[in-house]
Amino acid sequence: MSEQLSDIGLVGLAVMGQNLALNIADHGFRISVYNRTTATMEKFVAENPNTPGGLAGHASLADFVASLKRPRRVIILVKAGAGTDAVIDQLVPLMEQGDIVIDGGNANWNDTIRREKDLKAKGLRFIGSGVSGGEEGARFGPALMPGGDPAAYKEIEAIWNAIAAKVDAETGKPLEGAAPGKPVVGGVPCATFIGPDGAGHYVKMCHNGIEYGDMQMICEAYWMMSSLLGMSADECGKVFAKWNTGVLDSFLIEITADILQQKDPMTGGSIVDYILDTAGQKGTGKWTSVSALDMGVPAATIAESVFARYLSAIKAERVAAAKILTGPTPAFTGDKEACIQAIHDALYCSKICSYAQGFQLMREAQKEYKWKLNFGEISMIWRGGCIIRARFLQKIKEAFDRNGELANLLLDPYFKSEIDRTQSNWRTVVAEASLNGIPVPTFASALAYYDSYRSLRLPANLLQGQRDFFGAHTYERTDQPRGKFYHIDWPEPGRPQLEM
Ligand code: 2AM
Repeated sequence: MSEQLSDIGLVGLAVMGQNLALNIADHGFRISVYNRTTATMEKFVAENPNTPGGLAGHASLADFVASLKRPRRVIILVKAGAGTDAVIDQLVPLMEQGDIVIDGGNANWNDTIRREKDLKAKGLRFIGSGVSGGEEGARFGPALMPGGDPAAYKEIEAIWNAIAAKVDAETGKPLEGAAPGKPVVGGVPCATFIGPDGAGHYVKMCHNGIEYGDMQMICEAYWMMSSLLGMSADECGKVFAKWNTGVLDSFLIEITADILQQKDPMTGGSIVDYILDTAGQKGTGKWTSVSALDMGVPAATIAESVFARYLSAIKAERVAAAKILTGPTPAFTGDKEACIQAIHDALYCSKICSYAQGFQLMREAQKEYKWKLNFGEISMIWRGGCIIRARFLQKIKEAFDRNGELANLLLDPYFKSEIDRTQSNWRTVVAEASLNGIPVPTFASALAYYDSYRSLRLPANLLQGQRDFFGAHTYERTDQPRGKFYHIDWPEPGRPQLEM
């Protein structure tokens, strides 16, 4: 066969798959592509005849596999779950010992752990790689979080480094300006090997959980400006655009400014005023929260952001309840500019807490799953390409550079001083929101997290008393060493207290 062999192959040509394939080809790698529905593949290849590396379309999976250099490297980018398993099942008989399957979908890390084990037993190598940055990221530079067999990653590292987003080595700022056929040159790639089996997909999931938190917090800032200060969407958008030049500088703040200032093509009003207030989700925020609950990690703010979506989704119930349940009518009398600054600070402090929780979760997961995660590198690769990319991530990276064993971001001197500087505004916003009946679930949850985390004592003494009372669950004592457990024979409920 005289056909030129490809460097890598990709199965699944929905938008993410097409964009990732074009990104790979733009970097001079020849890529074979396959899609279950052949017409999609044919159209894609016909529309992109002149990529630097070249696209080779195949209608049969066997031809596709045969078109690859050894060890064969196949990226799967199909519907996560059953779709991925179906493709793996079809690929396995066509591949040889040492070949590499790479799942670039939003897989649950437990599936990735299972698939890696199954494929290893068959002599194949598996990489579960988080790919973040949506369609645009896939096309011009995503953040890549590969996990699995480290030796297998070496075989794709050059491609992963080439296609990843790049940031400036000094400032950590994303290098932008990539165009079809013209990738960004230089910079530090937002790709690093995360750890064995499901580590990459786990970290990608935590990225998404943090993203849920960021999005909800931004919504609460908007809602305070809108509900308490009576600001129009357009006005709020301008405030976000200004915030994007300071410590909150990030992709999500930038797009928020744009969204809020976008006109509705149908009415000419602000489009957000016409978008129905019910949030959807695909589940990664829920997975993050479930994992936190399973491992006993207080990632309350991230979980709160998932619940906030659920609450928004029961719109019909809310409409009915709004007619029955009462609360204060928002009324504002103070200094508007000062209030806007306070909302900014509430968002900033809440964000620090939410990231602290996300990193605590990853710390716990590495114990549970016997990974060794490098939090400095994780924050480094999140500086570009992904949805949570932000100036802030550079500060997190610096925090882990200062102390790789940092137990909680809140304890880093920089973040501590930032919270010291701004927390009084945060408290004011949560208090004002509460007094005015405006829901700010993540701002309030983050503040409760902060105040709980810094509390020498919490009322769990009473809680243990309750548990010992009804269930003889025992308690430890403040005046005795840890690990010694006590129980007293409590009186019957309502009876006089025990005589001493
Ligand atoms: P399709 O174009 O044939 O539907 C997103 O759904 C992508 O995943 C599409 O490329 C889709 O192929 C592919 N896909 C979904 N389920 C699949 C399956 N069970 N087997 C193969 N490809 C699948």
